[in-house]
Amino acid sequence: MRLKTVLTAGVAALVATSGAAFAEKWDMPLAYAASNYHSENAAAFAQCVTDSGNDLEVVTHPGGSLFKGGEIKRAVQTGQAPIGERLLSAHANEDPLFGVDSVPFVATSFDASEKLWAAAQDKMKAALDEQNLVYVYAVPWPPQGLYFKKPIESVADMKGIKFRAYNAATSRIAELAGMVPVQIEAAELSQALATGVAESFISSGSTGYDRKVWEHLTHFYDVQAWLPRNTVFVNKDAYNGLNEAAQEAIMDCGDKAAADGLAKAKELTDFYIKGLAEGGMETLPPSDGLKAELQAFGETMAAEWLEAAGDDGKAVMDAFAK
Ligand code: PCA
Repeated sequence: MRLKTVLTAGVAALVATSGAAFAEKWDMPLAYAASNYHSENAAAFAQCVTDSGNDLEVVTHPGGSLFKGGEIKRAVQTGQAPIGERLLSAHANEDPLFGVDSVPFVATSFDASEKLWAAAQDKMKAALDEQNLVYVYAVPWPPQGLYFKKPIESVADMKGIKFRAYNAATSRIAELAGMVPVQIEAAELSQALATGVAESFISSGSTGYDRKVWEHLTHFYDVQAWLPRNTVFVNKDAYNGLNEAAQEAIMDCGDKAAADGLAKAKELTDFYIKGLAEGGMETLPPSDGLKAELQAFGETMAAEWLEAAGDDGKAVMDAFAK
């Protein structure tokens, strides 16, 4: 063979082995920043499925670039996207069970949060199934703390503050505290703080760190109120359209992503809070008085959740308490 022919053949072989020729490509919308561990973990999950030899390529689209957080679940239900990741608790209005991870002070550590999720697992899968969704995996955020731009000693200091909420539970806290809730996706949080649309919020150190909120805020109270989750699900029709080996690859890669994501969340929790401090924020525990007031909100909200979630909710909480 002449040199040029050899080179051409080489390039052709390279193109063939590097693929591009997948029978199916799945776009996977994510709401959070590409650099966030949830998004990195989802990208690793996508690669795992892609590398499984099942002729299915999964490609993530972080930062709400394909669908914004609030649109992702519906997009997957209706098949506009075959797979996606969403903070399910933001859909507790559809089914209270979706908010099981956001009842204040029920599960406040990684271990408790895993136990609660395990207790809810079967009912969660069934609730998603009813909405044409197949559960794949979920990963917790670090414990939730309160962000403000002044010191807060008690709930009385919160009166009238504009509070960014990300689900019904966070809105309810604002309401109980006499604050003004405003629903905003994490992707728009920096902008909302910069323009004064919001001046406080509750979230993990992770989201405060990602959004560099020290540019606008001064105090982080490490309340450890709950650990909400991002959940990955697949459109049921898309899932049923795959052969068994591909379905298995999705579930196996999902199990791995659940374990890896949990490990990352644990590993990064302190790093994020240190990052807030390095950015110039005061990071501190809530005063005993504030803690007691927040606990009381938690009791109110736990009762409200049980009322809304009925027998299923009670069964989950009973299993969790065992
Ligand atoms: N970050 C997400 C949800 C919980 C969290 O820690 C957010 O603030 O949108």
